[in-house]
Amino acid sequence: MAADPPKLRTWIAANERLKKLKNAFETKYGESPLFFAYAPGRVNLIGEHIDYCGYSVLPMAIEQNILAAVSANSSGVIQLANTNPQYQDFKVSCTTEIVIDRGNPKWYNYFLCGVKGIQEQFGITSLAGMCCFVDGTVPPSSGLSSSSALVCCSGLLTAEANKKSLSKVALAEICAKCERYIGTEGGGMDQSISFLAEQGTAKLIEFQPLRATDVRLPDGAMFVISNSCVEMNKAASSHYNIRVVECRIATKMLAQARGVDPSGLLKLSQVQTALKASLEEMLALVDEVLHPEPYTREEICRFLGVTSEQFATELLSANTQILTQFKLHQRAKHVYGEAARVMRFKSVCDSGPAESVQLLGELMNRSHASCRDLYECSCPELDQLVDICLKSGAVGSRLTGAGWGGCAVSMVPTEKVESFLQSVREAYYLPDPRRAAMEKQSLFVSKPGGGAAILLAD
Ligand code: ADP
Ligand code: NG1
Repeated sequence: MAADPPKLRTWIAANERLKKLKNAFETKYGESPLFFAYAPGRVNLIGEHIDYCGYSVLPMAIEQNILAAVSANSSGVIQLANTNPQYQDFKVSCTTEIVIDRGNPKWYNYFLCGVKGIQEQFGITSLAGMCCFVDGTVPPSSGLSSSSALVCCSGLLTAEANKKSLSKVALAEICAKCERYIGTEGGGMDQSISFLAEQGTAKLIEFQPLRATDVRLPDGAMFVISNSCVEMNKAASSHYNIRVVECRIATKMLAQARGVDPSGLLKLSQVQTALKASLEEMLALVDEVLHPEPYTREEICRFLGVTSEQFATELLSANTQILTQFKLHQRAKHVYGEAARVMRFKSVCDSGPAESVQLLGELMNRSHASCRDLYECSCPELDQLVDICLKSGAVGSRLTGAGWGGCAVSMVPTEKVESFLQSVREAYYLPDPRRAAMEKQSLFVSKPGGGAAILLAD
């Protein structure tokens, strides 16, 4: 990480949140924290559900983050506390193997993912004991990556407590991998932007190798986040992994249909590479090879020449074993189409034509339609919210993150932001007392924020 981290005393003096967390830490543990670590959430501007297919995405970090105060010791115990009483205290020995209960999305399991990731990376047999106090401002289960912010914060602070140094890229890759211990087969976008973000710029995140390139957003428009107030916890449901699995199967079917050995392929981008085809050609191939009616297990096994057991062990995740039907045509169409929209978005930002804002808005709208109709990862409340955002003056609006609830991101001409906020408030939040109570933290303008960091004691 950064060779020259910001000094703690200066930060604490200037920051009420740090001051409060330091006090809470001292009251709880009877000592001062040695350092703080934080990792931001993110908003994805375009490129949904394609990171796990190998395609580039275009997020920016948000100001909301997970912050932790930490001290290290030789007790052989990791102790966790949280400023939110919903997340209970937790204590675990770190001299034996860290065990993560897959599919049990208790908050400390996300924390342990980060600890385990660092432990495995360095083969640490005797981890430092730690006292940690966590404070989060990313709305949970809302598509703004609160879980990854927590995993990244934990990975970062575990490395620091154990005096291990890693590049941001390495930290992002470790945290993307270890968050999968929770059971969600995520693609790596969230952890990458949490570490690689820089103030003032969105990033194009490319995978294999992981790379982040600045994307200059056009002047004249702002991005506004609005939460549908429908929570969707990925690890507690199978929606997300079902999509991952459908994309894996589509990969194998497309490869098989074109005479490419499907055995080593799991991502839709890999078939494209193997066929040396353009995204447009891949879209045509999907229409040619896959039918829109859902596939049964039997049909897939017959097509791929695999047994039902091989299908279950090689392609399905633990929480998708009971699936009987798979929509392959629609999912693959979304992925190749969305991958093309990301590249177009980036090139509009790079070339900056006069009508940039309009063009980017259209891409966002097409992205939402594809998520809703082909990928089926929206929900009625999100569709209603996106609709309200467009009627309130946004040039583009779409769900962001995994979906099935959570937030929309809208692109709004700067001069319309105030009237936009008022109109969305009146149409979506105020008519419903539950939403009205959440409005302050649910509707806000977001500018590209910086990445994860350690704040060291002077
Ligand atoms: P997201 O889209 O925000 O990543 P997930 O459903 O994947 O949503 O993860 C949300 C989970 O992350 C929460 O249920 C909780 O376990 C954990 N989490 C989020 N914010 C915090 C926090 N401030 N403190 C502790 N755990 C948190
Ligand atoms: P959320 O649920 O918004 O944090 C998830 C995945 C991403 C990506 C998006 C959809 C994890 C940790 N995150 O994000 O990798 O696939 O959905 O684009 O699984």
